[in-house]
Amino acid sequence: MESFASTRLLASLHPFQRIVLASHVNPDPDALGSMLALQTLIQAEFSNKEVVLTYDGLIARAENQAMVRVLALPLVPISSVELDHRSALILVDTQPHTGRRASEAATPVAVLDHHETPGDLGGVTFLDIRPDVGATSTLVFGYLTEQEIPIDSRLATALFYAIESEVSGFPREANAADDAALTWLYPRVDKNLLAEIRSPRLPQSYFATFEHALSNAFLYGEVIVSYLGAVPQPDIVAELADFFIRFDRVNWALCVGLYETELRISLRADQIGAHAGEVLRQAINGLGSAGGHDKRAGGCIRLQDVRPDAVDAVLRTLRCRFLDHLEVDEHKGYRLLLDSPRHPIP
Ligand SMILES: [Mn+2]
Repeated sequence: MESFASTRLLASLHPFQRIVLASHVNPDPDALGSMLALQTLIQAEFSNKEVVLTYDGLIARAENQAMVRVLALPLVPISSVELDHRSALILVDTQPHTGRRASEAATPVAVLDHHETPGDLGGVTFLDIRPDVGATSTLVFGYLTEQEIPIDSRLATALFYAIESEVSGFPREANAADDAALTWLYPRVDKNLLAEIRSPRLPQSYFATFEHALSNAFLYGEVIVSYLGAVPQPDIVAELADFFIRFDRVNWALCVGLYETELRISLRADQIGAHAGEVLRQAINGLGSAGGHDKRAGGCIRLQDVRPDAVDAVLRTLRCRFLDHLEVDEHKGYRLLLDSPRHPIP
């Protein structure tokens, strides 16, 4: 029994009265599902401990908003939570000091993650970091199984959508544990709630951003790069990178959007072994922060000046470094869509 990761995690929480769960900025379904499952685990073991689920940044993507709404996830902004000596912070789906959180004031007691991007783990009591697993939610699902905690349909729906949305790209970044979790959870999922999360209604700005992204997409060899301009919400940058990587003539897609005073960057590769997280970290080095997985990466550059010339200069630097790294000639660029959308590219 003592060898279970979940048993060690629970033991590390013993001295604390209040457990605060936190993730990266703009939490995704994997972050949300992991937190709901951890709350269930902790409250099953310690009925007297308070468990607080927090969010940092925005929950912006329509699917993620639907997940919070239909599953009634009790989230509070991290900035409203005070971490005193009675409180333990648990970080899920990210690691400390990777530039993926607004504040790193407190050292977490526990860190559960599956990203390749290494964090500063000094002072952390409990660690479970498995880059070979497709989703952090799969790790926490394993804890519930180890401790024989019942999983109701709300939690099954959260975990299923969390894992499914995290491993859905091709080639898949998933292992046998992810598939075992999906298989076990599916019969227990509320299928109507799942459908509502998968297919939410979308605002007009969503379509306008796609239009802008398509008309600003440039091809450099087998690389597609699009500057989306000002975006209505930051998560759409990743969604467009997922959209462009499906183009049958590219193996890299880079999308950049301006959100408030930050450039938000998403990179996708179509092959295992691409180390997208490292590629983006090198391109952004010194300008901002980045990290991610083998095929998927995200980054952020805080701008001092958001006037068009200043933004252009940063974009140019980023594009040059990225294309240089891939040994692609940046002078050989074409618009994806020429005068006529059906015009064949050269
Ligand atoms: Mn994740």
